[in-house]
Amino acid sequence: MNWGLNLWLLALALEFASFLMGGVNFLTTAINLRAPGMTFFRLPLVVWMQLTAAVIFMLSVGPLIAGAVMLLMDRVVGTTFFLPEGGGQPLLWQHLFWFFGHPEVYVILLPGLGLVLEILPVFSRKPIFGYRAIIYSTIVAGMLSFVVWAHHQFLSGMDPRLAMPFSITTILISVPFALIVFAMIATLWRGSISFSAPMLFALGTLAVFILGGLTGIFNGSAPVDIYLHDTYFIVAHFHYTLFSAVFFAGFAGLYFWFPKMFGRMMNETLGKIHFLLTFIFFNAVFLPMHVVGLRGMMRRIADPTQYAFLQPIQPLNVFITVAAILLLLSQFLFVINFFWSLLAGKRAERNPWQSNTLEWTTLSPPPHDNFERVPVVYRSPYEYSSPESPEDWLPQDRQLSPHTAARS
Ligand SMILES: [Cu+2]
Repeated sequence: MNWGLNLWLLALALEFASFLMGGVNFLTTAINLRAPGMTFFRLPLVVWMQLTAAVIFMLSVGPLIAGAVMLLMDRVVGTTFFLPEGGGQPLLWQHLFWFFGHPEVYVILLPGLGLVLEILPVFSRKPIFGYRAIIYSTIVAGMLSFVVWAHHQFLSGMDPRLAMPFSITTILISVPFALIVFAMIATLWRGSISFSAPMLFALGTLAVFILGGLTGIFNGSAPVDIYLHDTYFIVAHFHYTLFSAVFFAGFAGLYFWFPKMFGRMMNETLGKIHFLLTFIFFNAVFLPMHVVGLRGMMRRIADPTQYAFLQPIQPLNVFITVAAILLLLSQFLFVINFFWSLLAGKRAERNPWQSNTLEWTTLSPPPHDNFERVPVVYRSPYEYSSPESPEDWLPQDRQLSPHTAARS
């Protein structure tokens, strides 16, 4: 018996059970521990995104854990859930996996978009455009994410009549995301934009995610997907969506909250060079993958030169490999910047970016229990360039004098 795979399945089930507890923690914290005055419609959007992600995860992870346990039972105690000789269905595994797998994409994506939504208004000095529309779009996208999973299975041998409904729901799900992207662009529109390192990474997220979203529309439509399935076009697509959400947005968040977390500023110049190299080499790796994918380059083959029809694109494959190594090497700039700034960066004040949200009202780094006293919230988190404030920002916890407050 191959115990490696059994242990992997057990680890999978346990790992996702622990992620589930993490999600429950986020939910209960946001529901029970909000500051006085922090109504749900005054929450920063990153919290909304995190909450939606936690709910999506809670509702989708069950089938995956069940699938892992069923597969383990097939292997250890002799059940035949997935074995045709005992009346089982191999395809059932794919359904259980992708019923979780597609919502899981949004569990990764939404918090990343949330980080970007926090950063864009700060460096545009403008309120977020369409705060409530973004929240509703996120919830709609979350609900739709449960009825698109079979777009990963158009060639799996499932009933081909299912292709049409799953194509339609998949194309529908691009609508709420298009709305969120539109709100991001409208937030930037005529703002006074400063291109700091966090802002560059946030803008990079937006640019890269838009391209990933566009190819998603092609992939979601069954007739096109039958041609593209399991090619590098798909690899390109999911890196444009998830590399943007995890790496570009993740770096944006790290550059943005580093001063709050560690009490020191990161080096801006190094950060900008890091962004530039990451953006160039990311596109050098993944943009050509659309081309090699359309030329028929399959996933998971060890040596494309063994296939005559793939030989003409071999130089492009080599180019991709070199660019991927350079992409990795550029990340050392971040590692150097991180540790150098940790030890010798300029001391950060409470609110170096002149931001409105509550974390910037406390010390950098925050003391135990985070706040010196519990803050009281008076308004939404995105009141930039508000006429009520002499500065171009208006923190959530600032109480205006009764005279000005009466006008608001
Ligand atoms: Cu999917």
